[in-house]
Amino acid sequence: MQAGDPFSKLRGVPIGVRQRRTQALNFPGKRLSDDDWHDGNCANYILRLDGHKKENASAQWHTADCLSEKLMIRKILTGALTLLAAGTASADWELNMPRGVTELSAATQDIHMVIFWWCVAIAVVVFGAMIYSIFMHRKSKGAVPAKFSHNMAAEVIWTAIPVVILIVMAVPSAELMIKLEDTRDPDLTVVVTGYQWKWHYSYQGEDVAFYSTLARASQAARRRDSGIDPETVENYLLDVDKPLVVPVDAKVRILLTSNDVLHSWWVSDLAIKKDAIPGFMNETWFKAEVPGIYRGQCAELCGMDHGYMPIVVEVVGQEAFDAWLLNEKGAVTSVASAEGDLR
Ligand SMILES: [Cu+2]
Repeated sequence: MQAGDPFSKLRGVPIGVRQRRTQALNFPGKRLSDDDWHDGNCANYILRLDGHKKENASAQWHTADCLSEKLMIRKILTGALTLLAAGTASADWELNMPRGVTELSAATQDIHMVIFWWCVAIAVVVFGAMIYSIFMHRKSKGAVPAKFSHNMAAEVIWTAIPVVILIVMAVPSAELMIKLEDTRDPDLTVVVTGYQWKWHYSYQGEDVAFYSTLARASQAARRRDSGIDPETVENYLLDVDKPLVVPVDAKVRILLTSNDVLHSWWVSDLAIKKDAIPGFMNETWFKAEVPGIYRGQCAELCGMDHGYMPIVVEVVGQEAFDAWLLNEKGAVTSVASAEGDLR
């Protein structure tokens, strides 16, 4: 670029601004080849425009929008390919929602499947009619379009049918949602508090409370340049130091809140995904019917380490739970008495 060149002012200016300013100067441009559409060639592009102005060429103006559009398409394609590769690489990749281990998680999955098949049937009918019409009544077959613009009967039908479908779907959904919200008469209540970036569990009336943070093995492996292959860590980013322990077949009420920002307590096997909101107490419940370990994650983007605050719920038999609770209380008492001894 020569000194005194009016385009030298455009150097280092963001593309959008350059585009506007260049357009404002109203230069005739030239349609450039694909290779010219690269980020670094913007200066060249503007220089070429300058040249064309001098030659008073009348090629078509091509905006920098084309550049961003092409880059965007390239990025989307690369992203989709990466996702596909990741999908095939993961062994336990599952498409459908899990059935879970509570009566209501099973009911939720049932209703999900019923509505899914409704949608499939609607899609088959609608797209079937559309594809059939496009194919059978195409111009090359000599189809002549009808001239009418209103049809009362058609309008009533295509309004009434969706209304009926929505009502048929809404009734069982509402029934299930009422059950999901019914937190009365719990056997156990736990206050769950979200923190950046861990969970705190407090067993009401039991004097047991603790934090649950990402397990050490995951913690170590997630560090940059840790040299640890995450593939070698069991339940990587899905394990905690201290899980929430609850008895099987007991109605556990969860009172959910947050200490800082929005979090969300999400354990799909228990059919729970509820927001933890600072200054607000949300309620939910579950009754796990199968003992086991159920994993979940924070489902509300809550900051830098949002991906590092998993949830682990351990469902055990009543006796094991009682023993665990007694042990936890003992730990609390021994810590308290140790503190007392130190005073
Ligand atoms: Cu969170």
